[in-house]
Amino acid sequence: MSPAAQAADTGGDNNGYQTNPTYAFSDNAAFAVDLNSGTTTSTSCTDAGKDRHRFYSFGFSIPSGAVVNGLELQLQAKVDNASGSPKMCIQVSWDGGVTWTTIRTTPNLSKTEKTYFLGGASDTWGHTWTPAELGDGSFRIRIIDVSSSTSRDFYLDWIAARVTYSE
Ligand SMILES: [Ca+2]
Ligand SMILES: [Ca+2]
Ligand SMILES: [Ca+2]
Repeated sequence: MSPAAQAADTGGDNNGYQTNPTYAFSDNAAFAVDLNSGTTTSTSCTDAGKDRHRFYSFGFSIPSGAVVNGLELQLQAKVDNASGSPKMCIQVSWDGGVTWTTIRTTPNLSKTEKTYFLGGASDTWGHTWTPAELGDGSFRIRIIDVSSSTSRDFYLDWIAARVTYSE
């Protein structure tokens, strides 16, 4: 499923993907862009100088009583230059962004668009999900752009999420 809503989060330049953020809603080689990302040269996902952005409203409708077995995210992304160890750090939330899972990280990004998968059909990201927690009012994805260069530009074509459940 694809997101239908987004918002910049606090951190770094405080504007997340400031250029065309809704372009990350679909796989079409039109990119959401985070130009000159961040205000620090730390490569830590939790550094306060990193731009962050939330994507949500994935439209999941999981039957109540279902058991959520896994969550897989797909990111299609690139950077303007591979130097500076650019990567994306990802967290998900089940309560509207109050509480977040531990961080997952892509490999270093490259100048050409590549597809990255995080999680999987039997990977719950360390949380026991209720169906309601995957609803549009609760489920959030946060992307944190990290590099040792504050001139790095991050390009995100698509962020998608797939839930695996059993009834
Ligand atoms: Ca930005
Ligand atoms: Ca693509
Ligand atoms: Ca796109």
